[in-house]
Amino acid sequence: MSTTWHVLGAGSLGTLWATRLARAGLPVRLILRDQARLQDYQAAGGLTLVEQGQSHLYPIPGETCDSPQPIQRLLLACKAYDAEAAVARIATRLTPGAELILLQNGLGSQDAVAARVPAARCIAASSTEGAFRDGDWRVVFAGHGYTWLGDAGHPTAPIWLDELSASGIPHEWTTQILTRLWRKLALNCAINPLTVLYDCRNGGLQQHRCEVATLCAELGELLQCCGQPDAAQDLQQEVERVIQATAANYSSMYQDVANQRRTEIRYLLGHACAVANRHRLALPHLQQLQLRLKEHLQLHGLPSD
Ligand code: NAD
Ligand code: KPL
Repeated sequence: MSTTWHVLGAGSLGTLWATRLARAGLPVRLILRDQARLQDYQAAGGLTLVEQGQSHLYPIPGETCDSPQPIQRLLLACKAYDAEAAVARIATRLTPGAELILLQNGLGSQDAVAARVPAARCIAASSTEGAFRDGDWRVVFAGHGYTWLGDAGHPTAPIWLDELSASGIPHEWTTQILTRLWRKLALNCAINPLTVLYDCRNGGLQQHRCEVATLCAELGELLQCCGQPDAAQDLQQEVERVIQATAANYSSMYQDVANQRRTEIRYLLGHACAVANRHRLALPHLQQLQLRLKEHLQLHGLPSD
């Protein structure tokens, strides 16, 4: 009998994972915030995944955080700023040896979650897949990508990776997950805040090459300083490549701000600046960027952390 995949967070990535796991015939249960959300979900009849213009409804069973069912495997698919509180709500349901897969972007939330549930195994993920919601309980699979999974404290791969393969979820186990997370964080810090401040698509940063290069140099210093030299390797070249390859796209932070949604600044640029401060490393351009971004968010009535 397969272990149930409990998926907390019926947003973009949670739906993308839950529907593919369910499609492969695996047992999946969706954890929703409260009774009102559960009733709304049940009225919709399930989650809908839109792929290549085709919609498919998956009647995945739902429950609230307060359901009594024990949780052995949890896919945490909320935003980084919700992760710790969300896990605190289901902590008493975790079985001994429970495994959590943390899909949050950036860094900082993973440690906060792990500290909340010290007996559980926390596996971090870094994903380049793309999905967005086009309605309640509906998600569009927008960009094929890859998910790296790893546990910084324990190199052994979990047994359920073959279930991801069976579900068509492209993935790889890595013993260097922190390097992956830091590299993505650095890319996001070099690109996303500037797209917000210059109100442009990623390609618009081709007009700000010097500023991008200066940020990459400081991010490289930071990565070296916190023991992540591999994440610093050719950072500027990769940032320029991503800017070019995604020139027509709006960054995820740009989209959050444009839609009046809270950003994950605290786990991206905020984390980079906090770690630099802890190491007494002066990174004036990165710090200035953080100040400018915070001011911009406040001006738009959004949380600046
Ligand atoms: P999202 O906002 O679409 O979904 C998050 C969901 O979690 C929401 O439905 C929210 O209501 C729910 N949630 C929050 N707290 C909860 C709680 N206590 N109980 C139950 N549900 C709760 O977010 P997303 O876009 O899926 O992003 C999730 C994470 O994945 C983020 O860190 C993001 O940066 C990362 N990510 C997203 C994408 C993408 O394409 N969407 C790609 C790569 C990485
Ligand atoms: O991941 C991204 C995002 O928009 O969040 C890219 C495309 C790499 C830009 O930083």
